[in-house]
Amino acid sequence: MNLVAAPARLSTAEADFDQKFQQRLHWSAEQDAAIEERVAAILADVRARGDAAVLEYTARFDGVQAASMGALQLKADELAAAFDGLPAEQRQALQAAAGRIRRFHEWQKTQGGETAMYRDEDGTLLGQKVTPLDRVGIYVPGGKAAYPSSVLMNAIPAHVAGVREIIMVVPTPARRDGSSKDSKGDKNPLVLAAAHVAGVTRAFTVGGAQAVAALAYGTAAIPKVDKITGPGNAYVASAKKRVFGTVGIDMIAGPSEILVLADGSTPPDWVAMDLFSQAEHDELAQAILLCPDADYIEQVQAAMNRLLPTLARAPIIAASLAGRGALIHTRSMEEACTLANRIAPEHLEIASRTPQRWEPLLRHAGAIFLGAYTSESLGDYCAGPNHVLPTSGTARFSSPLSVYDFQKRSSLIEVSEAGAQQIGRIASVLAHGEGLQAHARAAELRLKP
Ligand code: HSO
Ligand code: ZN
Repeated sequence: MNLVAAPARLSTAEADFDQKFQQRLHWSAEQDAAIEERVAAILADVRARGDAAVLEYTARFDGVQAASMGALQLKADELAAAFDGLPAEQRQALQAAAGRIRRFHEWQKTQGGETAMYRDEDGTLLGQKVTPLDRVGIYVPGGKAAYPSSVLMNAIPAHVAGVREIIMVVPTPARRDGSSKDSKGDKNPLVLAAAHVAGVTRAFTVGGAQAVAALAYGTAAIPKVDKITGPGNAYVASAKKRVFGTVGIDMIAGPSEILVLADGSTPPDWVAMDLFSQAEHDELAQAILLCPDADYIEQVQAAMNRLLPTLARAPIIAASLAGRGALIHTRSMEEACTLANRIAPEHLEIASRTPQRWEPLLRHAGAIFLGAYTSESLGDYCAGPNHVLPTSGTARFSSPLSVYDFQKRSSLIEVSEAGAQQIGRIASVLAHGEGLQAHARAAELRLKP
């Protein structure tokens, strides 16, 4: 593998820019028919046989042999013990991050997340009542993307929304050399500690499509939930899509993306590292710089060349940049904003001395980071807003994970006697128009002669 930072170098002034740009942008979640088929079979099996099927798949896929589901359950005190066992520095960082994330989501709840109503001129009361979901399931990947920060980002908004039971599932594969003697497999203590800090009620060390099935349908040991959130591999994504309708799901996330809009005022090293920070997630992650200053683009490229070899995940970063990265020279900041809207990135940094000037021009992005000090990476961990964001252009029509995802609304209607006269006449006319006589009569019976 050639470890160089080689993003595509494009300019909007080139005649074939649009074509090259589209090629770079293109990403689609491949629908693998073989995976779809296997997942459908696992779902049906867990639905039919419950825990016995979950135990069998856990043995087959994770190499963890457990006699009963009890052996795969982590109770609240075990999560607390994982937290207590961490070094003080990690305990403090987890708590500080959780505190900031909690505060943001508590504020968010006050912004349209509470029951509200009004009375119209006739004294009729109209409104919406907000209720938290009773029980949610949070899927936490166990493989290369086991992020304690994602446990915080999924569980805290659920907790703040008022969800009573938060069930976490996390695969904990046995070590290949058999050195893990624990029947629960190889656990990530930071993930369990994050679950404790975030208010997870209980956890099961199961994963894959079988865990999604157990949460969606319920088994003797794993209670059926109302909604499943959290990232996962292709099997988990396929399972979530299939159980949607039986339960709610959050979204199907694609690879991470960062777009930096730069006016040349931020130190090039900072911008280079911010681009790397998302590229290091995945070979398929996307990092793009848009800038009207050609000299500055060269400085960022030079910073990338110098900094890349200093990073442990350089091979992943190099692959991501070579495959999907781009440094794009634009005619102006305005044109850069227009392009950013076409991309609708997950993360959008405005590396500018005057970010407020550009922010109003930006319409489609999962999260917008303003000014030189706002590294996207701070948003990933602890700024406060959620890091579960729409990817692959879906920011055109969807939003970050939020307290609203863990609530639902019921309409409230209390018609007054005077209101029944006014509304009843309208309803009666429309009901007759639809040929629904009982509807019309129900309204008419309440009319005063
Ligand atoms: N940037 C990721 C979240 C994350 N980063 C977790 C670090 N840890 C979401 O796109
Ligand atoms: Zn990240």
